[in-house]
Amino acid sequence: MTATRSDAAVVRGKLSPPKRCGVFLLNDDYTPMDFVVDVLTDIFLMPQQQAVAVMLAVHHQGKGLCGIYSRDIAETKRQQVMQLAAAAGHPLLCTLEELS
Ligand code: TYC
Repeated sequence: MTATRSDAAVVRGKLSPPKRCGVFLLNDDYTPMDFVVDVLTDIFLMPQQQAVAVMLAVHHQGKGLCGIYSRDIAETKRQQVMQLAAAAGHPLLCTLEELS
């Protein structure tokens, strides 16, 4: 069995904080802006105004941060986004980046 980070922390007698994961949306030419705003309000629990600002940042800059979570929660959010997008027939992409 492979030792995990938390095993190492336990052996040292201290617990290091869990790694954080950024969840990002990527721009594309087809997903409707309103759909992206709904994803940001419904999955990332953003207020409407912030969701519009993040959607426009992604639209103009190609990529944008939706939130920072533990790896498990980040992966669940990514799957929820991808599932909603696929069900609606949109090519929206959501990615994770480990931050620390
Ligand atoms: N670029 C899309 C459009 O013009 C809108 C969009 C924004 C798509 C953010 C994806 O993550 C995204 N309809």
